[in-house]
Amino acid sequence: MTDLVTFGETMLRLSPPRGERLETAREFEVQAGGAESNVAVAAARLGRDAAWFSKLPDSPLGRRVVGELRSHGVATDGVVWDDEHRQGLYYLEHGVEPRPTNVVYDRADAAVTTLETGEIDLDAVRDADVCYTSGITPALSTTLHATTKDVLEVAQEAGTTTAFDLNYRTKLWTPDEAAAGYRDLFDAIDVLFAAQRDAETVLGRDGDAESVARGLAADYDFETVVVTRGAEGSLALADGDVYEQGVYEAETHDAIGTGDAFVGGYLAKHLDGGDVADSLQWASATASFKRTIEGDVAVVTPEDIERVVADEGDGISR
Ligand code: KDG
Repeated sequence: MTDLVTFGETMLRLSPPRGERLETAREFEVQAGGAESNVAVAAARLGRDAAWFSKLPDSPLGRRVVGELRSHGVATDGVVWDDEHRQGLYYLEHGVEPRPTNVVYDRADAAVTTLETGEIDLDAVRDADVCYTSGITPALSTTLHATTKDVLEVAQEAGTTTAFDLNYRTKLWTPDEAAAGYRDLFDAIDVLFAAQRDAETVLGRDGDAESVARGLAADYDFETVVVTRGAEGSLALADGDVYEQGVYEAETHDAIGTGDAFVGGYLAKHLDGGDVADSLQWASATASFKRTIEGDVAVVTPEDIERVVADEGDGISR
């Protein structure tokens, strides 16, 4: 039985050396990156049995994605191979003050946008303890939105806990489109992760993190709501109880994938029998640790996280 199955798009990320610009760089570093596979990588590296599925072109580029994920211990047997569509790419120019980080997507018509429910090994979804995707997946195509809804419903009906991060991406849809997309899926979601910023921008939820969590849980009947607040830490609401967690200090080398590492750390601890407070603590420590590492994924071990938690106690709430 798999602990965790995640699904969504994984792209190849191309980034010029630091200090160079996309329009003039001659070299690009290539790595696989995608919100949902980033979560699977963190969980796998923290000792959980994690799988990821998607649809990829049967090409050297698609095989590269799978090869990288496997190298982190993520099972990819559920990947659907395709002969007609392409591999999504994204370009990342790292910012340096005052120049902001720039992300350019080149992902239109990627194979994953054509993924249909009938192509998926749904038994693998039913057999998992937790099934996770994020708000990026339904934003990619109407087909993928319908597939996302089916998969979450199948999982929930089978007793698999469904988890979802809003992960709002302004380059994929407008706040109104995203709000409608999320609301269509909310009934099929047990555990919601939401950046407070996304809850406000897309769902119009203002107020403090606790009232945002309580409002969402009451309106959509989520089992657990986890609200992240960047440097202000995070908060979870489960069974009416509130848990708060500060951030662990870290020098930021690469912030991309921090939110995914947070979710991966949370789910890894939860799947290991941790309670909500422990899971939130691992989430925060894994997120901080990720910021020190180049690339989308948290190249981390359980010992790394134990050390962060032991050295810094409960985290610093700011
Ligand atoms: O959370 C990190 C993701 O934003 C990155 O992996 C790229 O999946 C990606 C996306 O769609 O933005």
